[in-house]
Amino acid sequence: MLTGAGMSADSGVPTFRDAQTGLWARFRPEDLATPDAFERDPERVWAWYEWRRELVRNAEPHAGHRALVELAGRVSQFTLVTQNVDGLHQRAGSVGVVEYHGNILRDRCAGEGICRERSPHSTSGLPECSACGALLRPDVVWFGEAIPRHALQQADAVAADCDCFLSIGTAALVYPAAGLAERALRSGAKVIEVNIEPTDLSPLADVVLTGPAGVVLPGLVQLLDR
Ligand code: BJW
Repeated sequence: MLTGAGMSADSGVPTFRDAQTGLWARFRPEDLATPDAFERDPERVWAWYEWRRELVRNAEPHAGHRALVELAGRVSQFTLVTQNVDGLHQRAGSVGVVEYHGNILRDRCAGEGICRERSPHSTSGLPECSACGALLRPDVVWFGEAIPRHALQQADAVAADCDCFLSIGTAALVYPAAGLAERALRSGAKVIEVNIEPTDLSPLADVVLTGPAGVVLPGLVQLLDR
């Protein structure tokens, strides 16, 4: 299963590409979500991420997140791969979540590439690494950056080996994540899409459930009781 920003929309976390409300309607990704942007203007990038961290900290998981916890308990093997960086699945009780694009609430040293504590003695006014003094950055995957290796491998393996692949609340435009459903289809899995709108994946999916994740997913789990 793969979730995207639409999964968190019902918790009040903005998506990226929705025309009116998406983050990319108001901000340019190349100014905020690339390694070059961080090198050019770390203050600006950090200000944006601190704002989004606050949104995420104030958000709560919804009935759709809880339905996926329930679903995991009903099937023999279940792997939740998420593109979301907000940790809402884990807060709802999902375990073994594969964080494909990282986690916005963690800091990573921009020099060493590993998660580190903040130094209490910052000279730049920005978060600095307690070990080496380099700038810290959010532990997320920006455009042009590689997916963390363990997440890439685990997600590829489950997509190639699953019977049923759910694609929930993602525009299915950003690769390599968008390739996971294609991988599952090539392996003969059934693909179910949950979204409020059609995507490029919709014509290929076996079942398309149209509606908000917070409504459709609890309904899907209820069907298992019949
Ligand atoms: C609802 C709903 C509700 C609303 N209920 N549904 C192949 C082809 C073309 C390009 C590329 C390619 N391979 C790589 C690329 C380049 C690039 C890419 O894909 N670009 C495309 C945009 C064209 N990919 C990369 O750069 C990736 N890296 C890479 O490939 O590295 C190669 C490499 C290898 C080795 C060494 C070095 C490099 C990295 C991509 C990183 C993406 N990062 C972001 C930001 C994360 C950090 C942060 O949060 O700040 O990840 S961008 C953003 O998009 C975020 C998301 O996870 C990601 C996906 O978005 P998502 O989840 O689909 O959200 P939306 O908003 O697009 O869609 C929401 C959907 O929900 C919509 O469909 C709505 O209808 C729906 N919805 N409400 C259900 N209530």
